[in-house]
Amino acid sequence: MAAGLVVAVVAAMAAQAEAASIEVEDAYVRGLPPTQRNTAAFFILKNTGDRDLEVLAAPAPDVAERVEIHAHRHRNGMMSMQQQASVTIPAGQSVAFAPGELHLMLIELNRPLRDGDTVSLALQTSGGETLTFSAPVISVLKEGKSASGTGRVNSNSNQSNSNKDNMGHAHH
Ligand SMILES: [Cu+2]
Repeated sequence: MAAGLVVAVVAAMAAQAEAASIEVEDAYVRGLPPTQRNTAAFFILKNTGDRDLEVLAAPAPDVAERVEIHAHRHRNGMMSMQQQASVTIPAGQSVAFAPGELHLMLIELNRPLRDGDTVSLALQTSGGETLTFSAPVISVLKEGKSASGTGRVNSNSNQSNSNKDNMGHAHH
C-alpha cells in the first residue's frame, strides 16, 4: 500500500514538470513579396509558471528550411541581427518578439506566404517540451509602413523602427 502511494506521487510530480506553462499571444508572420527568401515571426511569450524557462527555436517544416531566434543589435547607428541560442522567459513574465527586437527568423521559405495564410510554428523549452502554435501571415504593408516606400499606407507614427528592420531582413 505504501509503495503504491509513493509511485502515484512521483507520477504526479513528473506530470507537473512537463506541463506547459508558456503561452503564445498575438503571433503573426510578416508577409513579404515572394522574392524574399526569409521572413520573421513575432509574438509574445508569457511564462505562467513559477520557474524561469529557456526557449529555443524549433524546426517549422511547414514553412522554412531553418528557424533561428534573432535579436537586433544597434551599435554606432548600425543595426544587425544576431542569432540567439535561447531566450529566457522569467517566471510570471512576458517577453515580446517584435519588429526591431527579438524575432523568430524563418530562413529559406519553402512556399510563398500570402496575407491571410496560416503557418505552424514551434518552440522548444530547454526541458525538451515542444510548444506548437499557428500564426497568420500579415502583409508587411499592414504593419504600418511600406517595405519599399512606394506603397501608400496610412502612416502609423510609432513604427519608426520598421523600415530599418525591413532592410535588415532584405539584406539577410
Ligand atoms: Cu533576423
